[in-house]
Amino acid sequence: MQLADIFDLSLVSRASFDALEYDRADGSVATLTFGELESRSNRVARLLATRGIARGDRLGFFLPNRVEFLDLFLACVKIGVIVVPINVLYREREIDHIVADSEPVAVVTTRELRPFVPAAIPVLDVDELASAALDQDSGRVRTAIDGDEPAAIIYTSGTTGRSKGAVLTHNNFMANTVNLLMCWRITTEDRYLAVLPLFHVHGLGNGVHTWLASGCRMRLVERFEASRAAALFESFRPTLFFGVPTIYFRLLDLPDDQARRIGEQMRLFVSGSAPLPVTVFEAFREKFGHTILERYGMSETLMNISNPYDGERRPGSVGFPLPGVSVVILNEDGEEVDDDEVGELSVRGPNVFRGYWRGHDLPGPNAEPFVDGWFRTGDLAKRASDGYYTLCGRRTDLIISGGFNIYPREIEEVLLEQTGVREVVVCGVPDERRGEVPVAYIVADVSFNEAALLDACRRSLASFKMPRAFLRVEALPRNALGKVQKHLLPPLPPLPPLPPLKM
Ligand code: MLC
Repeated sequence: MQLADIFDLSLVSRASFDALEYDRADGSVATLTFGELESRSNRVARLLATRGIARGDRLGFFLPNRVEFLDLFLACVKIGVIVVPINVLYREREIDHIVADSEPVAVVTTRELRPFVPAAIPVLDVDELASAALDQDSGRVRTAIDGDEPAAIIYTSGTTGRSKGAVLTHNNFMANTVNLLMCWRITTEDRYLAVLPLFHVHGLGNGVHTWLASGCRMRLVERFEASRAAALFESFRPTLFFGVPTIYFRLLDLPDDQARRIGEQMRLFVSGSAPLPVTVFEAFREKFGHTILERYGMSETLMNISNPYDGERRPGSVGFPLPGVSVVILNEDGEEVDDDEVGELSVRGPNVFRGYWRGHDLPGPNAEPFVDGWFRTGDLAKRASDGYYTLCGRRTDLIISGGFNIYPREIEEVLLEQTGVREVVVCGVPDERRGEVPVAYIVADVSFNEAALLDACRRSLASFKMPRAFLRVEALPRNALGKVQKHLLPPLPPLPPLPPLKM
C-alpha cells in the first residue's frame, strides 16, 4: 500500500463530507469537501507531470500553512514526487544547504518568501501553479508506488552545523498514522484545530495524516497565535488539538472561564516535540480540566512512545512504546540497562526512517545512526518497572526552543565568520516560555560588537536561533583534549526579557 490508499478512505469514500476550513486572502473562511480536495490535488498532480516533475524527483516546499500546501502535498504523494519541506523561518544560508543537499527540481514558494530563496535556485510560484492547475483534468490520478519509496525528506538540525535530511517512506508515515488513529481514538467525529507548521512531522505526519485517514474535519490556520487560537477554540469548537509545550504554556494565560469552556468541548490535547514541564501539565489540568497526553517522537522516527488514552497519563513521562515500536535503553557499552537506570534510547520499527539522504552520519565516535538495526536517538531515558518511559535529557548538544530544534554548531559557525571573534561556544539555557534558548560565549578581540553579531545571525539564521545573549569571556574552559567543558562556563547574568506575549 501507499499513502494515497489511506488518504482515499476520506478523499474518495467520504467525498461529500466537509473536510477543511481555511482563511482566504480576503479574511473570509472557505470550506472544502474531501471530494473537492481530491479533485484539486488530481489537477495539481497532472500539472506537475506536464512540467516534467516525476516519481523520485524532489520538490522543495517553502510555504506557510495554506490550502495549496495540502494540494501540492497530496499531488506529490499520488505521483511519487518526494516532498522536501523547508521551515519558513529559514534564511538563505539554511535554504542553500537544503537545496544543495536534496537537489530538488524546484522550490515552490510565495511572493513574500521568494526573496529568501537564493537566486540560483529554480522557483515555482505557488499562486501561479494554483491557477495553472485549473486548466487540468480533475479525474483520479494513480501511480503504483511501493511502500518503501520515500515520501518526504525532512531536514533536521545537524550536529555538523548543517542539517541532514531524514528520508521517510510511505510505510513510515502509514505506520505512524494507523498507530495514532488507534491509540488516540481519532475518528470522523473529531474536529482538529491545526496550528502547527506543516513543514515538520508534528504538523504533517501527525496532524494532516490523521485528519486525512480518519476523515474528520480540520481547521487550518497559518500559525499559532494565542488570542486567535482562543477565538477559534470557541468558534470552530475543536475536539482534538496537537501542540508543543510553548503553546500550552501560552494557553495558560487565557481567562479561567474561557479555559473551562474550551476544556468542556475538547476531547484530547496532545503535547510533543519538546519535554512538557510538569508545572505546565498540572496548571493546564487545573485550568482546562484536561490531562494533556504527552508523547515522544522525532523527525527520523515519527512517533515512538505515547502515554495511554485510557489509564494514567503520567506527568513527566512519555508512556509506553506504540504498537510495532521496539525500544531499548543501552549503556555506554551498548548493553541493556535495568529498570530505573538511565541510558540512551534506541528504537526499531516500521515508523523508523531508512537513513539520512546521501547517508550523512553524525561525526566523531558513535557516528553510526543505526547500530545492529537500532536507531540511536541521542535521547537519554529510563524505564520504570511498570513500563512507563521517562526522558532524562540528551547525549547530544541539541537545543529545543519552542519545539524547533537547534544545534549549537550552526550558530557557532556563523559567529566564527565575524570579525573579531576568535572562539565561540553556544549553549542552551532554560527558558520558562520556550523551554530553552541559545546563548553565545565569545572570546573576541577588541572589535567585538554585539549588534553586528546579532545582525549577522539575523541574516543567516532562522529567528528562533538568535542567541538571547552574547557573553564575552577571556577563554573557554577546555579539558586536556581541547574539548569545551560547558558546565565550567561562568554563570549567566539575568537575560533580557522576551518581547511581551501577543494576546
Ligand atoms: C514562530 N514564528 C513563525 C512561526 N513560529 N512564523 C511563521 N510560522 C510559524 N509557525 C516567528 C514569529 O513570527 C516571530 O517572528 C518569531 O518566529 C518568534 O515568534 P513568537 O510567537 O514570539 O515565538 P514563540 O513564543 O517561541 O512561539 C512560537 C510557536 C512556534 C511555539 C508558536 O515556535 C511554533 O509553531 N513551534 C512549533 C514547532 C514545531 O512544530 N515543531 C515540531 C518539530 S517535529 P519575528 O520576525 O516577529 O521575530 C518534532 C518531532 C516531534 O520535533 O516529536 O514532534
